[in-house]
Amino acid sequence: MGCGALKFGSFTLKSGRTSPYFFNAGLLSSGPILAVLSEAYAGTIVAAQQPSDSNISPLPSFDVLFGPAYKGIPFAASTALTLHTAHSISVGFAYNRKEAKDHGEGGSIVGVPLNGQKVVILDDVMTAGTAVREAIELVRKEGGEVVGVVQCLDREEVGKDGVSSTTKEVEELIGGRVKAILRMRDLIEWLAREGRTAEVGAMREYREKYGLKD
Ligand code: OMP
Repeated sequence: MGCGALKFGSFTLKSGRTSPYFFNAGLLSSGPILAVLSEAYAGTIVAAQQPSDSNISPLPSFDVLFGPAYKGIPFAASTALTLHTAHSISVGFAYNRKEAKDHGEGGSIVGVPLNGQKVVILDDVMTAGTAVREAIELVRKEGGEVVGVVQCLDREEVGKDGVSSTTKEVEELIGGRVKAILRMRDLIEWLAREGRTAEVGAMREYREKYGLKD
C-alpha cells in the first residue's frame, strides 16, 4: 500500500474478470522494498521445504529460480542472492526474453541453462493461471523440470473453468508445490484490521464470484 502497488477501484484483469483490487508488483522497485520482498520469497521457499501434513510432498532441493519476463526477473535475481546470503542455499537464476535473440548467443533464455535442472518458478501474482502455465511451458521446452512455484500474491481464485482452484490445478500440473507470500485472505484480514469496511465488502463480493469457497 505504501508504494502504491496495491490499488482499490475497478480493474479488468487478464482473465476478463472485473476486480475491485489490483496488485502491480512493478512498483515494488526500490532497494529497501526489494530487500524485504526477497527475504519474504526466500522465507516462503525455505518454509515450503519443511515437511507438512498435506499429501503433496515438500518443495525439494532445486537448482534454478526462473523469473518470467518482465516482473519476475528482478525478483528471481534478488531472491537467489538472499537465499545465498541469508540461508546458505546456492541456486542459479534464469529468465526469458520476450523476443528471441537471433544473433550472438541466440535463444530466448538468459541465465543458467535449464536443461536437466530442477526449477522453481518465481512470479508476481496468480489469478486464473495463464501466466504461470506459460512459464511452466517455457521451462519444460528448455528441458527443465518445474518442481515448484512461488508467487508474491495468490489471489486464490478459480481457474479458467470457473470451478477448481488455480493453485490446485497448477499443483497437479507440475506434481509439486505452489506457494505464495500473501494470499487474498491475508489482504482481507489486513483491510478488516485497518477498518476499511468498503474495501472488505467489495473483496468479499468478488470472492463469492471468483474465489475459493473453502
Ligand atoms: P493469470 O494469468 O490469470 O493468472 O493472471 C496473472 C497475471 O495477470 C499477472 O502475471 C499479471 O500480469 C496480471 N495481474 C496483475 O498484475 N495483478 C493483479 O492483481 C491481477 C492480474 C490479472 O490480470 O489477473
